[in-house]
Amino acid sequence: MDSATTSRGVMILLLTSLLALSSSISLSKAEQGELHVVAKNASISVSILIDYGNGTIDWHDPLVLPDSSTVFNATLAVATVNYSHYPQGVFVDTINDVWNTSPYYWTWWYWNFTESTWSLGPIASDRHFLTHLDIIAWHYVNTETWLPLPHPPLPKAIVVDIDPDSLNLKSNGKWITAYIELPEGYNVSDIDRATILLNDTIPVDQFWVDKPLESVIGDYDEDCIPDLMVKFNKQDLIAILSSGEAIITITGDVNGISFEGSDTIRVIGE
Ligand SMILES: [Ca+2]
Ligand SMILES: [Ca+2]
Repeated sequence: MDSATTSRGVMILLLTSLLALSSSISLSKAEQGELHVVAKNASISVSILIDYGNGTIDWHDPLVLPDSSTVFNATLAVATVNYSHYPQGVFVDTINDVWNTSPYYWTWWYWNFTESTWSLGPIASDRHFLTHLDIIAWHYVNTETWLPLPHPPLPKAIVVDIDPDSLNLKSNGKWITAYIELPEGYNVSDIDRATILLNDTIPVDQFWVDKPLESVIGDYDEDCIPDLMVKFNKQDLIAILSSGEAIITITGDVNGISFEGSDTIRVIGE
């Protein structure tokens, strides 16, 4: 089989498997239609990843779209796309000048919040309607192995407040505190405290990893958004700081999705 035949074969296989699954999607299309009637002028906010499969990734987040947008609409909003029409829907040939080259094809995926993993889009991208807070990916993948999966979802823009706002390098205190708030759709009680790192190096003090969850979740800034309180060893932090402004970055995982957020503190002393 020459490569053109192989490539056509893969395309037909992709479209056929998409068609086979399309009946299960028609219900959600109908539901989407109903929603559209209720909220005609509403918009949705989604995240879209373009993963070139070579380490280069491109996140668009948040991407605000009309509420009846499809994966294809979202793609056109963030990338230059060449595509072909088939009875089963649109087939994407290139994204940002990267062409399908057998066995590598652009495939779209959605983040499965229940399973905390990527799932392959079951129908053509112009047939799948997006809902608010969906996370989708275009992945240039070897269709013989289908691996690796797309890059994990975006470090969501989270709110981090480091307390205190200024830190004396001679301070003797034991801990420095971080309050973490997550965007809509995520729950701070789902944060895995053992995955949290300050500036990629300092983990949460074990005492604060083990503490009962209910004692570290509150709303300290009274903005009606729950926050998780974690504490880090202050002397470990002092050891990596010098005087001036310091950006403190907190990373971690919530339901297997990485998040990242920063706050700035003033460092005093030598
Ligand atoms: Ca602060
Ligand atoms: Ca709060």
